[in-house]
Order: sequence, then structure tokens, then C-alpha cells
Amino acid sequence: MSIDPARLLADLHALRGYGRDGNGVHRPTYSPQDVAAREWFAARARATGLDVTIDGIGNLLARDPNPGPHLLIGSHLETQPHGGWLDGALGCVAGLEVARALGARTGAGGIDVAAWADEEGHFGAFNGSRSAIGDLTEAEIDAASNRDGVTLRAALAAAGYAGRPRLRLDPARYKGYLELHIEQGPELDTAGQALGVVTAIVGLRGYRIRFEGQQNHAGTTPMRLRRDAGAALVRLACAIARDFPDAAAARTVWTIGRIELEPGAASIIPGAATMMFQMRDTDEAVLDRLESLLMRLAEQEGRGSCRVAVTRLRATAPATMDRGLCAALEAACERAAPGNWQAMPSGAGHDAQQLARVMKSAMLFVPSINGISHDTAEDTREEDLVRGVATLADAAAAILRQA
Ligand code: HGY
Ligand code: MN
Ligand code: MN
Repeated sequence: MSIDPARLLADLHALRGYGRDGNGVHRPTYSPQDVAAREWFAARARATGLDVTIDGIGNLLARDPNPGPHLLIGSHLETQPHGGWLDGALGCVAGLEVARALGARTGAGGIDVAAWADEEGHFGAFNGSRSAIGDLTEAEIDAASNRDGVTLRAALAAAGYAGRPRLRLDPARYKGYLELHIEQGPELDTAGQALGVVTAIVGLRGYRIRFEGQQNHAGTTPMRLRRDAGAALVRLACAIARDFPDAAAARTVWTIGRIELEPGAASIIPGAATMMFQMRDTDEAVLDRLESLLMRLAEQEGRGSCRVAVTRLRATAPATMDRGLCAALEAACERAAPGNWQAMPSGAGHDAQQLARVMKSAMLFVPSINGISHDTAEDTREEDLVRGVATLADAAAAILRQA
């Protein structure tokens, strides 16, 4: 029972070719390159002896035909726009490689492999893994669209998935779910650690904040008469920077990912201004406290001169990883890299936090060089990739052997 490093790396580099963008990959969900990548992955899984289905939301599930017990290993195949080549891809290919390594052994049980659709949220929040656990309604699919205004229904039709039934996982089939992922942050790389065992995954709150004032001439409108939506938005950004640190916890993060001024011309006072804002923490109480603060600051910075609307677009709960599965991962890490691994929370969201709602789940991290991710510069040393998959296989075999 061992993985084949050359086969693993060859698969990772083959997958990288679907939407290649310099050192990274541009493979948005349901894009032609994403659909082609799913078909490639399906063929690799079939060649491994797994029964493969791609369902009505684009989830790919490759099932081991042996009788139980089973473990489910997966991640996602699509990427952020102009993103990295390993975010998601590593976890999917790792599942395939572990299935091949363990499948070679005799006896019952084995590995199912999943590629969850749209973890990267082009059309919503964890649509694929939420669909698989029964938490995605047809109405949500009807209402969803991406930032270019393409509806999810149209994207599914163009991908050839429309009309297919959506798979629903049977948690009783599995002893649990494992996901191997790049850390996407600087901790392991900075500490020189080879592996990370995830203790918890952050919850995320995402908002659209829109100020509406009065568009007007940038030269003839006296400052005291202005209802400048752009100025109100900038004041809110400054108020967040001023007040959030004292209200936040040690690892809380918050990001203004997009600002739009309308109509966006130098000689026009913006009549409207929109901010896309998100925050993350492993503690719901912290997110609740910061949400109340955000609402208060938005109202305050509107200051009557502008109307303000704060719309909560997404709210993903934090998740704690299963202690038993973590113990198996920790033991495998100690065998693979004695004293050179650590337990840590995940600052990124992952499908594992959805799977954790229906079955025991755990995650293993490998280092990201310079902590870079969601960027074409994202990368991990090959030795770390191989060690991560080998450690995952070791832990998976141990979990399947447990009574
Ligand atoms: O944004 C995230 O946490 C994930 O990488 N999509
Ligand atoms: Mn990811
Ligand atoms: Mn990502």
C-alpha cells in the first residue's frame, strides 16, 4: 500500500493544463476548461476502477465498488479567477491516488472520491457540497448567478449538467471525510513545518454595502451641499479599520474585496457606491459581535447624507474537525515528519465544513510557498505535495482498519 509519486505529480500537472494561466490556472466553475477538467478527472477515476457520476450541479462522485467500510476523500476542481494550480486540485488528485494505493489491497472497503462543484463560490456558497448533503434548494439554484450576470441555470445547461438528478450522500456509507489542501497561508512555510492538522475551519459572513447619495458636478457643487456616496463609503472603510481591531479576536480577518463608484468618472460626484465586504472567524459569537458593529458604523457613516443598505450575501458557519479522525492524521504526521507538523485552524473555507454537518470530517494541510494563494503565484514544493498525499494515505488506511 503506497502511493506512486510520479503518477501523482503527472496527474497534478495534467490537471494544471485545463485553464493554464502562466504558473496558475483560470478555471471558473462550469467554464469549458472546468467541464473538460471534470471529464478528464472522471476518466482517471474510471481507470482506477471507480464508478463515476457527474450530477445535476456538477458534483463528481467516484464510488468504490467494494463492500464497506468506506472513506470519502475530496475537494474541488474549479479555481478562483486567475488563481492557483493547487487550491482544490491537490485534494481531488490526492483522493484518486489514495484510492489507487489502498485499492491495491485485498479485502472490503475503500475510498470514494469527490470533486464538489463551485467551492470557490462563483455562483453562491458551497453549492456543490451543500447539494450533496441536502442543503441546496431548487429555488436557490433559480436565483443564483455569477459576477458577470450569467445565471446558474444557464451555466449548468451550457455545461451539459442541467436536468440530471443531484446526488445525495448517504453518510452511513462512510467512516468519515478527509480533505488534503494547501494551507493557503504563511504559518507552515514560516515555521518550516511540513504538515498541518486542521482543528477548525472559519465561518464566513459576506456583505454588499451600498450607499446612495446625489450624483452631481464635481466643480460646481459646494462641499457643504454634497451627498457624496463615495466619500461615505471611504469613511466607512476607515471606521472599520479604526474600530474592528478592538472588537475582533486574535485570528479574526476582514476584507474589502471590491469597491465600485457610480458612475465612476473623475468630474462626477458618485451618486452611488458599493463595497463587497467579508469577515471570518472560528467563533460565531465574534462574527455576531462584528456584524452588529458593522451595521452601526454603516448607519453612522451614512450620516443622513446618503441612504445605506447592508445586505448579508452569505453566512457559513464555522466547523470543528472530528477528534478521532484528527488523531489518525496526527499519528500519520508523526510517522511522516516527526515533530515537524502542527495543529492549526483553517483561515480558508473548505467543503469539509459542509461535510462536517453530516459526517465526521478532518483536513490535512501542506505548506504554501510564501503563504500565497488565490493568485497564479500559488505553489508548494513537490516533496511537500508527495509527503502530504502519502500521509493522507497512511491515515486513511489506519482509519479503515479501525473497528
Ligand atoms: O475563500 C476561501 O476561503 C476558499 O478558498 N474559497
Ligand atoms: Mn480550496
Ligand atoms: Mn480557494
